[in-house]
Amino acid sequence: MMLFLSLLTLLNSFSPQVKIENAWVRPAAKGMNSALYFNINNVTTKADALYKVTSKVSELVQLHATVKKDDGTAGMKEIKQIAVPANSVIKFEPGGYHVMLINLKKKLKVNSKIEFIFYFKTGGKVKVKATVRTE
Ligand SMILES: [Cu+2]
Repeated sequence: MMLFLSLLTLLNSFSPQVKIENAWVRPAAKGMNSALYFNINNVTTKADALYKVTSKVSELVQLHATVKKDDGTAGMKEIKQIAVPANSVIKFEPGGYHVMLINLKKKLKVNSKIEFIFYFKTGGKVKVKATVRTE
């Protein structure tokens, strides 16, 4: 009973956190690149910003935006952070924002789970498990 009560106290001390929903990664071979997609759901009343994502799955993990180049084709560039206003959903999806996984250390097999840590300016660290799938 004491344990149960202290657990409740512990849970109540956490304020609502920014949620990462529907996280998925494209399958790819070892040594190749891939991308992580998800929705950031800021259910809190505070503005936040995602500034870093880490993982052991690849040599580099970067926040990318898709941009239109002068010749009309699509390219991408690294971004320092992305704002997540209070009570908003920001989508990372094909053709838009994505987390680039550069030089994979292992093959990403369909249905396997990959762990990431998301870093938010206000909300701190959020652990995320993404599923490998094609779309
Ligand atoms: Cu990219």
